[in-house]
Amino acid sequence: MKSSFAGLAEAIRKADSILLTTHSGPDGDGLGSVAALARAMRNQGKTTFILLPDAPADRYAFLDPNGEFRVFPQHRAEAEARTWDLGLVVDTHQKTLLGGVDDWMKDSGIRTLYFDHHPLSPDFDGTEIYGDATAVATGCLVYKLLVDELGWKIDKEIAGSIYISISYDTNSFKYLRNDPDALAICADLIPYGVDTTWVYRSLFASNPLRKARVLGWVLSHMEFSEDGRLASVSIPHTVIDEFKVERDDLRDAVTNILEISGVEIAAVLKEMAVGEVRISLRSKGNFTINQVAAAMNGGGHALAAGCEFLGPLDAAWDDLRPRLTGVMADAPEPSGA
Ligand SMILES: [Mn+2]
Repeated sequence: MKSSFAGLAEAIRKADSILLTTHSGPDGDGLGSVAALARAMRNQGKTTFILLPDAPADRYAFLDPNGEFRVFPQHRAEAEARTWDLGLVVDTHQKTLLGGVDDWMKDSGIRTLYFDHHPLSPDFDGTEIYGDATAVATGCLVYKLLVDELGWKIDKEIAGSIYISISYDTNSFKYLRNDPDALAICADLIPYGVDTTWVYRSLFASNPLRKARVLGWVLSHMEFSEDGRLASVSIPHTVIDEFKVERDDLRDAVTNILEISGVEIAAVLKEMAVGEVRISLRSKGNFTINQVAAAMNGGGHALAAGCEFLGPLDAAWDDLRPRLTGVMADAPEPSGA
């Protein structure tokens, strides 16, 4: 992963038309980063097109006031109506999270660059990847690219989108990893007119009622290892159906479980469709868990990762549980409580 963004900046400067995308189940960091980059590029007279692997959840509608988010493959013909000088994938480089958008870009002969803050995956077969795995959000990298490397002017909308990225990936500034960068960047952005209260309300205080209801189910069905350090919940498809749950509704459940005293690792297994289990893993900090996700063909950060399991819910847990207990057995006992 290239930590100097000079090559990325050069490619963007030279391109007149740029396609942007982020991971499936797009989140505040990916969408905020894409929105900020697209706006900054358009301010420079470039043509942009945002093509996502799937539709964002309703809570992100506020990030797209002009209806520029397009979905692949539904809007593929629209993208194919012209040629593109460059494709830019942000906030992921994991093929399984791109829903074929990356393949389509490559097949269309579009030079594709990646810009990410996830640790480099061993399966990644490209070379043009820029980023920094120590950054708390891709939004921090976008700021550095636009301001430090490209020297472009920030405006209120760009500032707002980057602030949304950072606010989202730090869970409203809870996960700063002792790094002052994110706060320093936000301190710079707010004077452009970012309404931080509105961002908080939009991202974290606009939950659909069904999200709270299904969280009630989740918290009543947790299971714990004997020592209480591993907490998990398996959500069958019948429950997903009953509560009319959408993927985004269950995103925070794993954090609610992790925040229980004594829990070191939390796992949420969601049977989104019969035989299709999405697994979210979080660690409080004493153990890394992304190697477990990677071993199950997923990936992510050291303390926040995920993967997919094809098969019954019970089989997913039987596969996952020994891997997690193994992680806790291998690592030295945490000091202090
Ligand atoms: Mn991110």
